[in-house]
Amino acid sequence: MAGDPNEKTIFDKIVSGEMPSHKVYEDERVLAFKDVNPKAPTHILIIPKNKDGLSQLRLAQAPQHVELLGHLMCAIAKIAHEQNLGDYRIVINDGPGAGQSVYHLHAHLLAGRPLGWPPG
Ligand code: D5M
Repeated sequence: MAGDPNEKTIFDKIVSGEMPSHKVYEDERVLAFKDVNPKAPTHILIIPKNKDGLSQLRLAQAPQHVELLGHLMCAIAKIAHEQNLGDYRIVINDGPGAGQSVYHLHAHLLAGRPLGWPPG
């Protein structure tokens, strides 16, 4: 765990409009925007607009999180289809040892180049 799960992050500011972002998809529950430090030709971050205590995936232990994460995954499939991404990878870093730097749950959507396995 890293810090207070309800602490505001830069992603809350993107949701509220206080911080700019290059938005690629939005619905009532999730927002998707381009990563500022792309690791692939397509690198999109998908976040819940209201993180509801989900600063990181390991805290997804309540019934409402099941619905939220299902919605988020289906939004990813929709974005990938709309943007004609072909093959792609979803990454969720959970905790500092996995490379998480922003403590507002987010999935990375990566595409546009061969994606080696296993990831680093
Ligand atoms: O991923 C956090 C990601 O968030 C990292 O790839 C950079 C990206 N980032 C940070 N600030 C911004 C803004 N303002 N817009 C877009 N993308 C941003 P993690 O898995 O936590 O390391």
